[in-house]
Amino acid sequence: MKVLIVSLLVCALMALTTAAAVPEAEPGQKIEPLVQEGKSHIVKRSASCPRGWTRYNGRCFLYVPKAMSWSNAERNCQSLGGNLASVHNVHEYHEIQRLIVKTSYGHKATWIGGSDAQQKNIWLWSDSSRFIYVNWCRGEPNNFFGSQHCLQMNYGVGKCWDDAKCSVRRPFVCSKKIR
Ligand SMILES: [Ca+2]
Repeated sequence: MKVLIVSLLVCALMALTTAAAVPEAEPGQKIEPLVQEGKSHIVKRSASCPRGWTRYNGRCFLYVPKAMSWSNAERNCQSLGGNLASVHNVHEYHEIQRLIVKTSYGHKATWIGGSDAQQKNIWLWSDSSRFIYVNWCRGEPNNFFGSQHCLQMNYGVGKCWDDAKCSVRRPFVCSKKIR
C-alpha cells in the first residue's frame, strides 16, 4: 500500500512539473517574448536646444535683433549660457544667415564672436574654439583708421565678413553647445 501511495505521489509531482515547464518550440514555431520590444513606455530624453534657439551641427543658435556693442552682445550671450557665435565652415555660415533672414527678413550686418582686440591680426573666437574658417570680404580685415577689432557678418553686397569698430551697435547671434 505504501509503495502504491509513493508511486502515485511521484506520478502526480511529475505531472505538475511537466505542466509548469515552458514548452519547447516546435520547429518553425515562433515563441512570443514575454516583454515585447518597442512597447516600452520609457521616453528617452534627447538633448535639445532651449525654446527659440535653432539647432544645427551639435550647437544651438539664437539671433538677437537688439543692437548692442560687441562687448555687450557677448555679455548678453554669456548670460544665456553661450557666447557670440563662432563659425567653422560655410554650411554653418549659411545656416546662421538663414536664421537671420528668418527672424529679421533681411541680411542685416550682425555681430558674431570674432575679435582681434587682444593682438592685431590675431583673430580669436570668444567661445575659445579655433579660428580656422574665414569669409572675409575683399580687402577686409582692413582695420580702417586703426580701430576695427570686431567681426561683423553680412557686410556689403557679398554678405561676407568685415572688421568693424567694436563700439558700433549691431544685432548679434549667440551660440552654445547642446548639453
Ligand atoms: Ca573693416
